[in-house]
Amino acid sequence: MFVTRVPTTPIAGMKPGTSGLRKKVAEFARPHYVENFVQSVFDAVRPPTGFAGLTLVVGGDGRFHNREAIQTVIRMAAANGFARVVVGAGGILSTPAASCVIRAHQAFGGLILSASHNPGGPDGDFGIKFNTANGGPAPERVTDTIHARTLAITEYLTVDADDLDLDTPGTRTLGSLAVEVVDPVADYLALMQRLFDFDALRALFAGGFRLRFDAMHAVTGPYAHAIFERELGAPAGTVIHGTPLPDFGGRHPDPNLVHAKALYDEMMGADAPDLGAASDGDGDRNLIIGRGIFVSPSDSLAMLAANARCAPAYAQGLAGVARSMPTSAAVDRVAQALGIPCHETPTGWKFFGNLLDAGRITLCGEESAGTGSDHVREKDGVWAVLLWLSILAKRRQSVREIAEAHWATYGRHYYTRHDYEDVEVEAVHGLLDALSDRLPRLPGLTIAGRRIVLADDFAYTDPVDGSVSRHQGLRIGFGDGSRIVYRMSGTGTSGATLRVYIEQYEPDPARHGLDPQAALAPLITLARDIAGIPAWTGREAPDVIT
Ligand code: VG1
Ligand code: CO
Repeated sequence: MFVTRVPTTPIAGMKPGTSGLRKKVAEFARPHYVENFVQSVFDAVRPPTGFAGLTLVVGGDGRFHNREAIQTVIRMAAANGFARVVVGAGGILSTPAASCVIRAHQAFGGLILSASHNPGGPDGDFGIKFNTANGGPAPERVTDTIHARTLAITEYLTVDADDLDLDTPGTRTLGSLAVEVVDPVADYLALMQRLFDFDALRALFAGGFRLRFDAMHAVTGPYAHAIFERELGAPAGTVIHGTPLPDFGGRHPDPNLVHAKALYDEMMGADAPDLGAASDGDGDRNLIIGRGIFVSPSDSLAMLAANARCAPAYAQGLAGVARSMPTSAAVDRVAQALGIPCHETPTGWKFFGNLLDAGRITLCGEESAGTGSDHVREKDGVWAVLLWLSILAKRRQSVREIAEAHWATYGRHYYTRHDYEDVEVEAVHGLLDALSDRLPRLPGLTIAGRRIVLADDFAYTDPVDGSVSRHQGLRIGFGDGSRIVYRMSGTGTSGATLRVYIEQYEPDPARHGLDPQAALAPLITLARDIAGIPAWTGREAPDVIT
């Protein structure tokens, strides 16, 4: 089989963001687009001895353009000298499953084709992300090298070959490349069986416990059907929207209170199940709702950390925990009580990798509905549901009882995130630059009765490798422990999204039952006024509140 060297020229804008390269499908469908990026990845990470003998894992969330892109990646992997490609049947691998497969098959790395929580379909988004041998997203120095390579590329390597059958498990060959089509669920299921007590969870369901899991027509359908219904015996119908569709059935696969509203309404209804959960496009996020109570992702992280011993994998306790900077400090209080370290990292899972690899943390999470542990190097939606189920099985209490007891012990961190989507890029930059200029003068001032004690542009020094990441969000902290954070999203594909994160600590149990928007109302107004959001963006209200 002959390797073809195809001449190409750099395409601007291929800078990986918070989680890989994300663009409109139309952009990815341009000639040479996928090829340029994939070749740039290979060039950036090629070992001195080449890819001989090495394995690449490939899979995606099943969205529009997934299959075409995977065939392209496989041809290029063959041309670039890989020995083996492991691909999920049907081109399917959830992001946590891809991480698991990379680790289980001792792969060199993997390419995950997904735009995660972004909408799909011909007019939606697509994305490509490279994960390294630890199963985790490439760190910044690697994504920077990839980006530099995209600006200098002159050719890519491919082979002239027909599309392979990727639907039937088994091994086929492409020249000297072995292409192993694997069941996308098998390795992941085996890992979950090692982490959790499946017998205890089976007994929970046998006792009449009711779960509703909304897979949002995204990638978790096959995993959820296999694990919750077939393995754990939850009745058929427990998993809804369980067939992955290229356009997610026209819905937005972001498991929040806006896009999973039907699930939320069911959980607030008279005949609500015991636990409601949902996951996103690529299966790494989780939404947790108890009967009559939404558990914010920041709270969920704290409650999982406080109760992790309920699952066999964490029965020995946690080495430490970590959260992204905008995530509420609820988990910090748990860490303090447990006497374990708590790290504060920039937004994005790639920053947890070193801490997990070094064994410094066991559990970590983000306010954006991401929770995970050292079992893989991605956040993991189905895993989070299994850990919640383990806790519910062990404690024999409802989600509400567990949440209220948690707040009574640690106090409650009221929390909300307000997103202003698709704003002019210049407007968001203008707002953040202007605020950033004022930060040094803010500490000591009292605004609307609150004294500012901290105002900075968050920078992170990785304690393992010493790398420094600057400009990770503007923070304003007040004397009473409340906090406002502003940052620009790094996963959007049109205009700019301004995220405003608002948090306030409430120690008094008599005040733990409030609606977060009401409890935070004065701080929300303050956040708007300090940054001049309407003036800069022309928006009076956020597009999405979570
Ligand atoms: C968002 C979230 C961040 C998450 C990232 C990827 O990034 O805020 O916490 O890690 O999405 O999640 P940003 O830059 O838009 O705020 V996923 O599920 O889209 O891979
Ligand atoms: Co995701």
